[in-house]
Amino acid sequence: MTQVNIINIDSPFLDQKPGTSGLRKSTLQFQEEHYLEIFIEAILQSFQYLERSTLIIGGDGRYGNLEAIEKIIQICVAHKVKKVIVPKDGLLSTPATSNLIRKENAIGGIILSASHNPGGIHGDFGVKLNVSNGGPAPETITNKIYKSSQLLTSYKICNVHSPDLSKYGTYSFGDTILEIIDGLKDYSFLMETIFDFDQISDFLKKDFSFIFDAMNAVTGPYAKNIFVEKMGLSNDSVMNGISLKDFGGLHPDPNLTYASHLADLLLNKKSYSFGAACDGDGDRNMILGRGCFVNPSDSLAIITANTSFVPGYKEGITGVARSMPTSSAVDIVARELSIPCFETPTGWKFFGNLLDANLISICGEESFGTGSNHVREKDGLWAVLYWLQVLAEKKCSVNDLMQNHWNQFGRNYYSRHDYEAIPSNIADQIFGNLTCMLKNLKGSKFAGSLVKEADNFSYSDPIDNSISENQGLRIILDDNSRIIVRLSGTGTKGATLRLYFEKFFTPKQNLSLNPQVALKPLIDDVDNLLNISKLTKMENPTVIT
Ligand code: VG1
Ligand code: CO
Repeated sequence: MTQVNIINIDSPFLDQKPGTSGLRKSTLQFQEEHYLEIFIEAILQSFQYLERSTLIIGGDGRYGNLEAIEKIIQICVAHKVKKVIVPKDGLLSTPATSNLIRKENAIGGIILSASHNPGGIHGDFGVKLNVSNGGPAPETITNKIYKSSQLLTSYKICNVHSPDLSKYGTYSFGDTILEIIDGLKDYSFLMETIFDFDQISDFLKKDFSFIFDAMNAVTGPYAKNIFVEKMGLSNDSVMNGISLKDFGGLHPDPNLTYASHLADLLLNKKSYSFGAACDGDGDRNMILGRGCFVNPSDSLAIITANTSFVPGYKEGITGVARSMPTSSAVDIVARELSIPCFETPTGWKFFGNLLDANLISICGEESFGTGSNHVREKDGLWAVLYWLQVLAEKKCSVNDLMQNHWNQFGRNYYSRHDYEAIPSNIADQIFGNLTCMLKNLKGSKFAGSLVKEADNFSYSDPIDNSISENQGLRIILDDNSRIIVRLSGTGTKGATLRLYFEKFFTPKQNLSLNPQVALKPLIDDVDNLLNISKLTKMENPTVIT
């Protein structure tokens, strides 16, 4: 018999609402007594019929991963969850979790990851909840979980001894069956149904040199399985390919700042034809060519424009969606293809209903996230394979693909400036000031143009009619240039202010400017308006994309 222990606690434990995607806090906070347990109890209480359901549990391998999985198994046993599926070594990327939930008809999945935030004892930890469609839990559910976590005075746990997670096996604890499975196989198989691995492998073995950087996080084993074992590329085509608890000191956020070692190989040393990196939990991607960086907004547009070259999408696509701050490059392609293009708030959860209703097939965010209806999460390796497939088919360089795209559709110069970990009161002051100014901005002059619209973005979901307000401040000019200001919902230190700049150039204009030069009038005027450098005491943003 498995004995259920009821642990009484003082509530509330969660001092803050879960952010853009789940609950993200310092590792130390997660180590506090009962902290993780309470959140898991609240999650399990939000589900009905656990005794008949399957739950997937995995994580990105960061510090605390295995210990958290063991605790969650114990809480699941106490709640009599019918079946718990855990990948070997507890390693499961976010897109692979999404796939497994769908394949196993699971009620949901718990992903232990703080995504692109650093790991280790002094880094961050997190819990993401995905629901039965495979996608992140919608706000209705996360709000409910948050409320119940505040009211909980106890949680249930069984003191069962978790088996060795490094070995496959099936175990039974009370009413719960625990399966330890291969976390790579189903995902690689899914990729094989979408892409032509032989064609990609032939292309990469000829004169197109390739490097993938797993940043010592979860995608290492997946990338080795796909590129080395299945495609037959050399072992060193995957760098930083071993999952480490502290990501070997790397900050697994694939951008030009935190993956500067990879950027240096491609942009300065020009050592490879193609380079790519993924984040901690494998849902983000950065694509680089020899001497060229692909802005994620352009990547989404290029992916959408080239579906006819990728086996999984040859039949055509129903529509596309992008998050509001993502550039309108994809809108132009959608217009050309006569398919709808939806604009949603930041966060993958807003794509779920559109994907489920088959209103869209492809979607993406400016924050290095692209994906499709194959799962309900953004998918880093999928994006890398997609690019490789298009290049293999067109037999061209990344740079050629981009130039040809801009020559056909024009170029949406785009940049995001992040001011990370600034004092919260300063971030609130900047954001508050702009909020107050919004109504007077309309009709005024900005960066040499007239302000056509200035508002706080609000979204009404076309499927469930839910309304999400306060999703970012927008200034739209009469030439359709846009400036967006948001506060991050995923940071754990102070506040992170994000500024987004976009300006469209037609194919007849200069398409080879540095984006910071093309966008300078917008960047300067925003700083004049909001006094950002002065208030933050920072001459430059922490990260420029
Ligand atoms: C950021 C990105 C957003 C993304 C979110 C989760 O959110 O801007 O586009 O969906 O991270 O990505 P924010 O609120 O910090 O801007 V991940 O890779 O953590 O699942
Ligand atoms: Co991520």
